[in-house]
Amino acid sequence: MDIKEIFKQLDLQDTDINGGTLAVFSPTDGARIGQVKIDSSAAIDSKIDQAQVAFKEWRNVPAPRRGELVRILGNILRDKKEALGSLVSLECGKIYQEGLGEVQEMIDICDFAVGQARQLYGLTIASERPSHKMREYWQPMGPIGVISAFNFPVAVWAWNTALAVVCGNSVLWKPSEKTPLTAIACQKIFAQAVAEFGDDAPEYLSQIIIGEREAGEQLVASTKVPVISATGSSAMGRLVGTQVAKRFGRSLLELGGNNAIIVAPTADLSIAFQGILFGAVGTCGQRCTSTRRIFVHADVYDQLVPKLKRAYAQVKIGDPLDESILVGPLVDKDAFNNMQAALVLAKKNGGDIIGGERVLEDKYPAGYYVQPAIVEMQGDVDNVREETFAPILYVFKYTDLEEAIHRQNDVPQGLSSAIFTRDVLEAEIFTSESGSDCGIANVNIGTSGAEIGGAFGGEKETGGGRESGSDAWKVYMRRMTSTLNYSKELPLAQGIKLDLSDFD
Ligand code: UN1
Repeated sequence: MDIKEIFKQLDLQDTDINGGTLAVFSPTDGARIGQVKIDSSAAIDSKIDQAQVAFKEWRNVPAPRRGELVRILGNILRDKKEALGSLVSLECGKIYQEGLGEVQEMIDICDFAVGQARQLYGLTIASERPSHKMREYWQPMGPIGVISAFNFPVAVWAWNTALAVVCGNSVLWKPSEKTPLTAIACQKIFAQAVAEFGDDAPEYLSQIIIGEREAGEQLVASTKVPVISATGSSAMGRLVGTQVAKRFGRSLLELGGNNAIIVAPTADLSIAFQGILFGAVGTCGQRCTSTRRIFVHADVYDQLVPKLKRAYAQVKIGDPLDESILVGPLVDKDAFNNMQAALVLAKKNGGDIIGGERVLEDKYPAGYYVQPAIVEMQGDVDNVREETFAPILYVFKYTDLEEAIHRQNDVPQGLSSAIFTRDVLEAEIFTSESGSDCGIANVNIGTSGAEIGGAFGGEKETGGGRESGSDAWKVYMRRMTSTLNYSKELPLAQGIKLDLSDFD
């Protein structure tokens, strides 16, 4: 599908994507594909006010009816999957199959949220007092702020919005300044869903805020936005988390990862190889769940690592929209420079590097394609503690599982982790209280590509937030505990007796 056809299918008019001051470049060749308008500070203020008005209407619509809007949204996404997947690929540089996969995550979370709309369950709790009942209600929160990163330019919005909307909230979305076109396309799709849904969906139920860092800061600082869900680097999350905490808001942080795979002596090396390759070079190493470190047992090291090195030399790198390609470009020159700086440091620390160099420079002078890098860490060298958003895989050898788990955990981040083993005891240790300390701990699958049905997120500098599946919906609601007395007495809790006879 060419760019004109993509824009046509997504109803993106010239006035939607041009005429502004924020230039948008495709990582594929560095060409400018848009020049979008930025929201002024005053415009952001009024969008926040409009989100509050929309919330006050939407919260009164019954939750299963709210689910109907998300059902329609999911169906439109099904129709537009190829066009939106192509635009994702073009705007952020991930390969087309991964662009489609990202839109599929949007569809999946819509399906999940439709069901959730009928399951906003609270508890009934036994009261200690006679003729009393205790109940828990889950109530909508208000406008939900969503800040997303370039690498999952549409799915993260959908994870948050599908749930936030069925929970009775409005949404304000600040996408990455690198990927506003896909956000504008999603806004159009949402508007189409609202139009099909009917009059009981208020205007301004979901809005986008286009801008750079200051736009995000304004959203984060607003006391009118009770929840901020932010995806990005740990440095960004530290600022967002402290700002939101200062105003007693609630934040959901999904930040950096430094994900590792342990390959045990009994591992099925064929699937371990595939899991590592997809996790490490997929999305050109630009997923928060990308595999960044592997710990390979000494018994299988010489079977696995040379095979990985050979594969690294052979992976097809190039235009992400060409279906034979496995690795697309890095997002931009800064990403390339960060990768090179990390490799210089790895070398200084005794790493043995294969790959890492820029490729296809003649064909794409303004596109940053790289050969994915494998860095074998020799002997007892330092663990790698930083997340570099690029395809660099650090390889360590281990002999003792406890030590490997310790080293895997011994980093500031705690998002995703995996072990490949056919030893049931090892698998159970890895997922026990003394195993992985990450939000995601997989057995015989890799670190990336999580399904939407589970709660997604991680510990430590990953921020502690959980989004998408399981009971992540609760973050978009406030819990209300209500005790009801159906007797004619007023017994106090904790058995307290007050003599109020003086007041007779
Ligand atoms: C991200 O990179 O921010 O588990 C999200 C995965 C995807 C989501 C990644 N489902 O790799």
